[in-house]
Amino acid sequence: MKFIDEVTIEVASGKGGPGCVSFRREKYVPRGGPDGGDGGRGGNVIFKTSSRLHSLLDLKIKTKYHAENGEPGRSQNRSGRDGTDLIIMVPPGTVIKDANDHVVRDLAVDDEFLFLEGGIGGKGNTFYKSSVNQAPDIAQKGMPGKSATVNVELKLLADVGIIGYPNAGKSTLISAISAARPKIADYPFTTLTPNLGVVRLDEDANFVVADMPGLIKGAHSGHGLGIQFLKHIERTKFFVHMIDVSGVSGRDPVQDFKDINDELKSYDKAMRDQEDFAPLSPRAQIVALNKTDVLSSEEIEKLTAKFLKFKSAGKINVIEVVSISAVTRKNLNVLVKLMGEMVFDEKEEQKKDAAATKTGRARARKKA
Ligand SMILES: Nc1nc2c(ncn2[C@@H]2O[C@H](COP(=O)(O)OP(=O)(O)OP(=O)(O)O)[C@@H](O)[C@H]2O)c(=O)[nH]1
Ligand SMILES: [Mg+2]
Repeated sequence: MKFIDEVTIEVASGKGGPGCVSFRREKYVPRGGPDGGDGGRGGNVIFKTSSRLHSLLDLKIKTKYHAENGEPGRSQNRSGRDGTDLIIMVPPGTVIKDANDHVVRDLAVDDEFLFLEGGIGGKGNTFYKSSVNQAPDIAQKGMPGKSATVNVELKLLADVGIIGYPNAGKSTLISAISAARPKIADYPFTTLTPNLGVVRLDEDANFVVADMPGLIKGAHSGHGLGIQFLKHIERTKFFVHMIDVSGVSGRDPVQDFKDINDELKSYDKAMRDQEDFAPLSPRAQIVALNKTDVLSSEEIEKLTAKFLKFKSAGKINVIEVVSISAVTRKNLNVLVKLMGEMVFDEKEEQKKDAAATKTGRARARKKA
């Protein structure tokens, strides 16, 4: 299935239906008064999230979307029917931007957003009846709807991003720790779009990981698949940085690690003027030294020591270094446990922060 994460569409809310001019015409009711009903309201344009969607593919099918117009009012004081709302379903994490790319609403936070209201219906002539004008023959037109061009952008919602060079074993890892089954192959750039997987810790605790397409040196200037997909890890709490330490790649694992971190920095630079941008390079990383099934324990120890130096140097936010094998599952339990702790620690922190702001607000209110 194709993965689409940016679309531009035109949307319009419905026009209000016109009010009706009508007079009662019934047997035995001479000179029946006005009985023209009001027009119906035009349909709204609403964005709504569905966790069953993971791409904006559905919005690629057409570019113009229109909510229904309100129906005209009718005689016997009957109101016209309201136009049906246009409900545009998008995946959670979708950002609605205007034509100038300003964020209008982030649907990572809300799950429904009334974007454009439909025009209100016109009043029928009954509305204009007064002591001085018993037989008004005027009615209101309905109000026009609104239209807009919107840039719809998806930024996936995941707790953890798995990053690293192509072939490092990122997809192998996600398929070993979650039910996701992305393509795995012995050549670079097997993964072309991000894959999400849910890691279950126990009955009621789970978190979402995103397996990313591989990055290479120079990605920020368009090498490989570029850095376009990095927006999908902007919302993650931390990264698992996968390093192929088997030696098969012919590259130096430490250099690989530095290269990818440089790419994160370049991405941050390129994005720094974007609204609500949270930089990637300072984010916490668990370094996962992968493919250690082909190494001796001495070699593993040496490599681990090398990478632990990054942790003590503090320039890159390395939280821990774990040597694993995604294929033989060596130490995957250790890695998953650490990931779980970091996800849920972070969630606790967020809760505390939210509670603190709430009590802060309550205090401020009391004072006022
Ligand atoms: N020996 C060994 N091979 C592994 C291990 N993990 C992954 N591989 C192999 O490495 C190759 C690449 O694995 P993938 O999971 O596709 O790598 P990736 O990082 O997702 O690669 P891209 O999608 O291209 O970025 C495959 O042939 C895997 O079988 C491991 O722990 N040990
Ligand atoms: Mg892959």
